[in-house]
Amino acid sequence: MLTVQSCWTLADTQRSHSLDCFSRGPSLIELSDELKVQLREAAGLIRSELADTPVPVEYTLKPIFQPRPNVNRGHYSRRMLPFAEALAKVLASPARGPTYYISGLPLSRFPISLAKPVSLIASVLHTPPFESFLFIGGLNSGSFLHYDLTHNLMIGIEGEKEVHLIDPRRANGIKPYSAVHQCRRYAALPRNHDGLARLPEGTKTLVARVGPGQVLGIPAHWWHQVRNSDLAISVSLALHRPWYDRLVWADLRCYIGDLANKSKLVAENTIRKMQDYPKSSS
Ligand SMILES: O=C(O)CCC(=O)C(=O)O
Repeated sequence: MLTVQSCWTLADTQRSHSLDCFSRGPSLIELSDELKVQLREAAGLIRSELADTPVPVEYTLKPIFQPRPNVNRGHYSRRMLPFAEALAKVLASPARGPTYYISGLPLSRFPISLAKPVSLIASVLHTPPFESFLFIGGLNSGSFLHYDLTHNLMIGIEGEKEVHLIDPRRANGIKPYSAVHQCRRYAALPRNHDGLARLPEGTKTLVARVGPGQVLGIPAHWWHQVRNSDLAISVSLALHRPWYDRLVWADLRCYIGDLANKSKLVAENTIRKMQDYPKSSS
């Protein structure tokens, strides 16, 4: 395993469009002290700002959810809970019973003070339009090996996240589930006892530890999996690419088409839910 070295810096994103930087691979950037303070202060307000607001929270029997088409059809179990209650469950020791994870809460739907420093960071990094998602996880929670269609910036706010990254050009033996499946961007691999994917022998993995005030750039299509320390808070920015909308549309058409073959009602309900989805938070 190799640690991620910064192969691009804040100054690079100012010289060229930040999307260009991703072609050089992942990079870990340190924010200025001023931005760190703003992030910390805004994060400190989350508990009071969201206190009674119902938020979706995911829960799984294993700390790191592994989608398996034959078992869970790619779905996390998810319920709505008042934020304070959801956070208490995230923090509760999962010695027995499910692990809870506030995973991918769209910031645009839950306007909180955190959105301000996040926008500031995006402007400092010269990003294109983006969608921003909040993650709050407890000890050993995380996300199983997957890739995204967008370049991502993972902003560490509290605690530490360990992120394992694999270059898709050197990922022999790592295959996603079928293209028409809900799990289509997850690796079809078994898990180790720590919940992370059991990688084929010889897979070269980069490891990044993302702490408060650090930003990890994850290039589109790079495989990545995440494990959180005791309470880790982060915001991920999914950066739009010029052809992003077309790509996402093609991807969704494939998925919805498959759903419609099985059940017209489920396909219609999915489309209805998608119409609700925020277009952009930038
Ligand atoms: O923080 C996590 O658990 C997952 C984040 C992630 O995979 C992403 O931002 O693409």
